[in-house]
Amino acid sequence: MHQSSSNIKCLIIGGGGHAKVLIDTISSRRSVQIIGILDPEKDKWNTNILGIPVIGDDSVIPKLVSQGANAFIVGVGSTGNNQLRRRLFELGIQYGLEPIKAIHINSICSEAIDIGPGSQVLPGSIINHGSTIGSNVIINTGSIIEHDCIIESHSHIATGARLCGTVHIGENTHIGAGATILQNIQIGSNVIVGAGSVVLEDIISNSIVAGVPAVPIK
Ligand code: JB2
Repeated sequence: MHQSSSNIKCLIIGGGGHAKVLIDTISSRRSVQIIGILDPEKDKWNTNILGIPVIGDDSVIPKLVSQGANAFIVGVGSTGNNQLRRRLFELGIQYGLEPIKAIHINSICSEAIDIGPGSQVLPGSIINHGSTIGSNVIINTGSIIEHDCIIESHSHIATGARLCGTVHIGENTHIGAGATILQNIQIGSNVIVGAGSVVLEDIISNSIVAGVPAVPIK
């Protein structure tokens, strides 16, 4: 694996499966040096993930900051639970670390889009003209964000999901793997859309929907 000599010295918060995709994504640009991974699972400490050392849990952040760490990204995917991702994002900010964006070199991003700090655009995903992505959002592998969509902070568009254009997604919302959201649909905050669902109607905040077509299940 390539290790950059960049002045951006980044910590990855969370060291599971998602973190591996994130390491590949960050390394594809070679502009950030990943100096370590933090994870509460003690059996991971002093091991390497794709060549990056797992240093300890989140309590070591202040020490790493004193040693030169200056950036971070949330490495937890947490399917269906964006509250943990949000908490870890706020933790990094609290310690004065800069949230980096991770945009895979093999994603396709229009030049006319905005992507907020800490957000992740993973391999094979597409973001088309006029879309706005908030902070700490995951656009996961192979997902499609058509033109003029808005995705608010801490939301996760899971692997292979599709937003068909002018879709609005609120904060902390999870769009499940392979789900399809038709054009002009508004989805609120703290919503979970089940994997493979097809959403034909607006969805209010704090609901869980699934199916084809998607209907409330809670
Ligand atoms: O408070 C925490 C914390 N809580 C859990 N701080 C830190 N630094 N790390 C934390 N973690 C760690 O996140 C766990 O100890 C674990 O090592 C990691 C989550 O790993 P896991 O492989 O279980 O899930 P994931 O979030 O990396 O990936 C899920 O979501 C992706 C989107 C999986 O379902 C993947 O298959 C999926 N692609």
